[in-house]
Amino acid sequence: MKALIVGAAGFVGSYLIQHLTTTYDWEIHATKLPNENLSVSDIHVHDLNILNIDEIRELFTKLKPDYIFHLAAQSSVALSWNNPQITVDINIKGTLNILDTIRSLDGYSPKILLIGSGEEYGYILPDETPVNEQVTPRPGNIYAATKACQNMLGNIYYRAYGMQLIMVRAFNHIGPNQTSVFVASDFCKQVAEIEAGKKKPILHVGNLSAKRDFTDVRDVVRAYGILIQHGKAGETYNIGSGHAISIQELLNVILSLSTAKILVSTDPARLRPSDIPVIEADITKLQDSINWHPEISLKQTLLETLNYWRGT
Ligand code: A2R
Repeated sequence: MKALIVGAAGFVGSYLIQHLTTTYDWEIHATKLPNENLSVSDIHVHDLNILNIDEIRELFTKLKPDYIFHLAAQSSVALSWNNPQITVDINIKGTLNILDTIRSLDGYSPKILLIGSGEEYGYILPDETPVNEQVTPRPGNIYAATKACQNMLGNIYYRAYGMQLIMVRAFNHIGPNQTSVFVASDFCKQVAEIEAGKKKPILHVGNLSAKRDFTDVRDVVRAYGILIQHGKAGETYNIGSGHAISIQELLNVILSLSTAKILVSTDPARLRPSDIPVIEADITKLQDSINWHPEISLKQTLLETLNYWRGT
């Protein structure tokens, strides 16, 4: 089998490469942007900007991979408020470029995993929590809207052309090496800087009452590997822990992993124009389909993330 990871130089891509190369006997190809670094032995690396349809056509015609993991995205909610245009371009138009190129290649029918987000559900009603795949998404931010649109495009290309598209909605995934634009990584980075004396002992936070569903990235990519083989085309699967915790609770765990004396202060710049109160996954469908459950505890992933920042 030949697998292609599109957008592999990001946070999830490094873990997916590691997982696929150590678990499956597949020929692995990965794409990165020309300005990104991705040097991994035993895989084939290609430059690809998904906004360039000619580049996509050339690569896909040459490789014709059996499995495609589409990770390339503008993946930050925070950045999507600041730069909605680029978020829409990459996440919607980029996905469309990939789907339509594959559609146009005669006799070619790969299995494609489209990576969406738990953020797509958005304004979840109290009786819809934990949220399952049947709930109508009501996105509350621009990133979420682009991922909901990607899911719709996946469904349309599946129904109209019979393409083998499997959609996932990954809830918050965390772990070492994640950029500090995301909350768990941000808090761990700040704690590590305080411990090292690089920063005053004040940890800056945003909205601590929001509840989110966190899973270690290694558990998430394990689900991706199984879903691309055994997921059903045209279906959407939630991937999460099934339990939401408040950002305050997340912070408490991180603070408990340090002996430093740390004050917590609210930073208005970290508050979002609109924040969804609770996003919690119902993972029944995933568990019934592929018998997956998370194996790495929240404390373990946070400790490893903190140690990552302690070592940088
Ligand atoms: O934005 P950059 O320079 O970090 O590059 C990202 C890359 N990317 C692109 N690749 C090809 N063509 C483009 N026009 C383009 N724009 C951005 O996709 C980055 O290397 C990769 C996505 O990685 P991250 O931003 O680190 O996302 P992560 O955490 O790996 O999430 C993977 C997927 C995304 O679809 C998320 O929305 C979803 O999981 O949660």
